Amino acid sequence: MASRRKTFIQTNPGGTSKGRKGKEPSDLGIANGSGGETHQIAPDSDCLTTQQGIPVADDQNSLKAGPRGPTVLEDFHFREKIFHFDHERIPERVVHARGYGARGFFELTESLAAITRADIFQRVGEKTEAFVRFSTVAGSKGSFDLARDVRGFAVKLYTNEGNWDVVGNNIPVFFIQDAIKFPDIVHAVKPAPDRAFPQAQSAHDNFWDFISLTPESMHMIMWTMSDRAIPRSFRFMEGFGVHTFRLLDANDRSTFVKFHWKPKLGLQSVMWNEAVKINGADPDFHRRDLWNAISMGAFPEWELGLQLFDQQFADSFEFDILDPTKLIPEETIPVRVVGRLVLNELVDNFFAETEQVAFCTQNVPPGIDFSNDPLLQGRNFSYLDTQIKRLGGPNFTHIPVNAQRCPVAHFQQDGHMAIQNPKGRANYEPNSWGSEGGPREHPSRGFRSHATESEGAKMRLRPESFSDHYSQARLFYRSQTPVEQKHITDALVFELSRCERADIRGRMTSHLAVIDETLATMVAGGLGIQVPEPVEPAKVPIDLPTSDALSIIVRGPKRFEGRKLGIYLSDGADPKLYKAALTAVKKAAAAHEVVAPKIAGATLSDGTVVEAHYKIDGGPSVLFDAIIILTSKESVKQLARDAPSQDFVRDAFLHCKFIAYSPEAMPLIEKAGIADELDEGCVEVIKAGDVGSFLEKCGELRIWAREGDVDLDG
Ligand code: HDE
Repeated sequence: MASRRKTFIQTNPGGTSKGRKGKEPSDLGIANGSGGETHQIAPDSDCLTTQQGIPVADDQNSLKAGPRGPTVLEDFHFREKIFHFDHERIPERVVHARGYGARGFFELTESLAAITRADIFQRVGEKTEAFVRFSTVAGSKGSFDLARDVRGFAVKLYTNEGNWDVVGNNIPVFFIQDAIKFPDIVHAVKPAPDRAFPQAQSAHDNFWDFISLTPESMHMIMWTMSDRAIPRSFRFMEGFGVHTFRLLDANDRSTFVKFHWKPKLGLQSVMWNEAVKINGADPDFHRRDLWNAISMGAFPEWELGLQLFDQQFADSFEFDILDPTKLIPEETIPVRVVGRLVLNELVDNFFAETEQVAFCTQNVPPGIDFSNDPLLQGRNFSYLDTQIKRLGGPNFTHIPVNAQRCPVAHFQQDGHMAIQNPKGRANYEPNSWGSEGGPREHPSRGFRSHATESEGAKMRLRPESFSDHYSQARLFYRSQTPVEQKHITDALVFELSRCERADIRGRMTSHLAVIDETLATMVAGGLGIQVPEPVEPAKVPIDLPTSDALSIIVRGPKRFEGRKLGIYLSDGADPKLYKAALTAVKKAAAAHEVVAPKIAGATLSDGTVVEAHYKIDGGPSVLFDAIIILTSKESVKQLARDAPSQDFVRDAFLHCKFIAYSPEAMPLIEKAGIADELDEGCVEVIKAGDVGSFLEKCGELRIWAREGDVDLDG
């Protein structure tokens, strides 16, 4: 788009910026300070200007007193340019600093009119504009994507009755029960204040010190040590609202609700060894994945699911529904799908949208309300406070990504960067200016809080109903397949082995002994210590029926859709097999990328030149979900001696991926050291049909049986 070269792309505050799909910048206006006329960016503005619109004649040299003299103060263009540059940064988010956003829409598929008066849930088929930002929690803005961490899953829905923000995570529970502990957990996981490392990691003393002194975090720890914390892509993650919220109907009758986002392409994670390598090969792996998927029209999609329940269920449930360290198993209350969220537009400008988007848990429209979850109550204070600091004042709702799409009418005014300004004389209420006196409150349409009863002495106390910290940790661990349980063990051993203090390792293991004896034994074995005495729990855990919904592998998608095949091509490769790979990828609604010894590509045996996406050194197999190696007798001689080529094959094997290869590739496979171990996931392809059936097999995603022959943790 030629217009993307232009310096200014200002969007209409309060309106939708259609960027990539819609309006050209020259169509877009911006309200001026007095809130009336619009100021257009000249359609023919190829001429560089200052911020004031003064055409610039020379942008290469500052104005000097003599050719070798000092720069003069008069050079307003130079001063403006440097001053603006000096002020380009705003504070990064104190948590969730690294993130990536996209636009899309929510579509209602089932009316909830009987349960809530929220406008967004009334009319089936109606679409509501959305903005979503995914993030990691611990790392700074420039950290890598594949940290072992919780992922933020924040959704802004621009409803007809105001913005609704579902500010969730990809894990349905949290580390702590009370917001007052949030600064502590965050300080503990972030780089230590004296040395300023480690970055984007929980594998260090401070984190495990805090965790091992905080039994309420045990359930969440099982999740963060599981593969949930190293997702393959944002597209293959679930999202959760975490807290219990309320839906209120027209008569203010309340139904409790927990929000879920279910990925259409199924859940998938990477292996830890893979994550470590991806961070080196492509620190932007997740954001690139989202960008590429949307660019190629493979729009990521999630279902919105609700767990709905009443007070009677809440009273009978084993755990307190206000406790954010607990989930309600899907087998107990099934998730009811009521809509879908589709991300179909890239942002025009990362800073304008992804960096400035301001989510607030308190943004809920009429018909949705809070519960007394003490974490949620604390969050409702925190987000607004954060936005004022980050975005510099009270008018951040004037920034297009944060602006409501429905009409707003109020008497709030002035402040830094006021853009949407009230007209007329009355800026207070009540007033007697009649119809010119501005908006009036509306008891029936307006937001009403649920009339929750509250009583008791004012006190600082954790309720007894929040005291079981181990039962659901055990539930999560025991609901995993053996492969997933091993990954949890490996992660704990890895993380605790990075702790310098033996007492922290021991203390943590004694919590594991309460969760599950086998887990504690395996972790202690991996650390080379005896299983310590279990800690004495505040409440003795109970055994709960396991839940398949908690396992990624049990609910694997069994299809390759949305995944990526890496095709390693070298000179002289068979064009039939290459074409068959492309056809199979298309049929599976998957993607592919070509890796070759040289970036200019490979010349197939029929003379066709196929350009490469990566030179082998920059395209390791960790970037792909499955690989195919198509080579020739001649070119394989070089590949077999090349370390990145050997790694390509060996890593794919060790990461349990499906591997296809033409017979000529055997010398490379031998040099990679896996020739004696080839299994049903390693497929020789001779004719086009072999490639098709290989890709069908890839739907299994991984050959887990391959893992774990050698295990130093036992
Ligand atoms: Fe947040 N959290 N949080 N959080 N959170 C922020 O707000 C906070 C919590 C979550 O993409 C901050 O704008 C407190 C749970 C997401 O922009 C801040 C507590 C969950 C994002 C803040 C929590 C979340 C944030 C930092 C404990 C999952 C990124 C920057 C009471 C349900 C949103 C900002 C985005 C961001 C406070 C706990 C999710 C400081 C005090 C639980 C996805 O306001």
